[in-house]
Amino acid sequence: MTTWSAQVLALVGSWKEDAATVLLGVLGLGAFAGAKTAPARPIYRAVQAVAAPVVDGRATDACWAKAAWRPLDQRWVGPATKPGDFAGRYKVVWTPARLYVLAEITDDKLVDTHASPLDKWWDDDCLEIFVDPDHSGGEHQYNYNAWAYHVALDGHVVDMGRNQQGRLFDSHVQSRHTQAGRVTTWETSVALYADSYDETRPATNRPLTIRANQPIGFALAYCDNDASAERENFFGSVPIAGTDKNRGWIDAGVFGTLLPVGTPAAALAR
Ligand SMILES: [Ca+2]
Ligand SMILES: [Ca+2]
Ligand SMILES: [Ca+2]
Ligand SMILES: [Ca+2]
Repeated sequence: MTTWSAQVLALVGSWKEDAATVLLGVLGLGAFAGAKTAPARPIYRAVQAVAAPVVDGRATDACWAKAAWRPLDQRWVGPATKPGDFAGRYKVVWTPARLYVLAEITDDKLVDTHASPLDKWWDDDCLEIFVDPDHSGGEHQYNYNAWAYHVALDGHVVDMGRNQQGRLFDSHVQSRHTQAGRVTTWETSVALYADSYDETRPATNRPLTIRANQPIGFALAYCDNDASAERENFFGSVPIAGTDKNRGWIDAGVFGTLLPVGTPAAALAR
């Protein structure tokens, strides 16, 4: 996203989200250019957490009560399903150090059949967190322009490395989940890393600082497998044009926009 479009987003901070999207579309700025054919990138206004949530799979932290639910209802892969097979919704809050993502997933059967975290990780049930820290959009399949963190039931985190092979990023995303009947509550903590990430020297990379009104490319998805060799469905948070909707792991331009906004209490503290 250009500086101009970030400023426009900040300026319309008190407006309705639809107005922000329309205004950016009219101006033809940044990732919103070319929006004639692609769906508008939905904007999620994430409130700042005064206190970071405890990542324990329980949504009892005060910050979650202030965050808005959004549906995880876009079918990217697989046939139509019934709500008992899959349903999902999510919330996001932030601190300068981290994004926190809460997902409430209804899934009739939790599956983790691949013992190795780097073996067909997308064919086990998993949460997939897409982030494009500088909201640039663009191709990110085998580079770090953006990230597609697959968060497994066993806590491992995988994205593609530059060698086109899966790579563990367990230090970037922490997760816990709790289960009550068919409903699994995932609570995750996500550090953001720049596109200059050096995979040959992981310890030298430092997470980015998250700031209010600096938009982040963001989408969430869930791979649902219940009884098949390959995943049965893939549900996402944003609409994707065309017949091939499995584009999130390749093209950051299909992500939505996460706009971190400050809280009055946080503003007073500054
Ligand atoms: Ca918690
Ligand atoms: Ca299912
Ligand atoms: Ca980027
Ligand atoms: Ca499942």
